Amino acid sequence: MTDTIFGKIINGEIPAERLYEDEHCIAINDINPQAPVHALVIPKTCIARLVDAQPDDQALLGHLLLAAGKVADKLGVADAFRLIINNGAGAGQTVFHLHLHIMAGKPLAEGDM
Ligand code: IU
Repeated sequence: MTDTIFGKIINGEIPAERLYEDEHCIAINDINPQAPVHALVIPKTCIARLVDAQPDDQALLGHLLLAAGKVADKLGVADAFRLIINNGAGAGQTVFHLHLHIMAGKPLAEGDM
């Protein structure tokens, strides 16, 4: 685990409602939603940025996509949602523990969000 805010949420040091949890990841609502539905899928293992993922992380990365689909379904947005990964500060990454943003609940056009 790491000392990012997400590491603290995963280890229970900081409370957060878990929308979903399995052996490898959790999902929580984003504290500062940018869309009516804005959840985060966070692996329990810390990879700082997507580009820091290694070949050994391949199964985990696939697992996160499958989990995101399950979370979207659970949130009732399986027919229209967007996944975003911000990689690096220049792309807006602020928490250096890989996470997928699930965004939905308003019409999504290319270039939105
Ligand atoms: P980013 O891709 O690193 O920019 O996303 C980090 C997200 O984590 C961002 O949308 C924040 O609103 C969100 N977040 C959160 O949900 N809870 C927190 O305690 C903190 C950030 I700090």
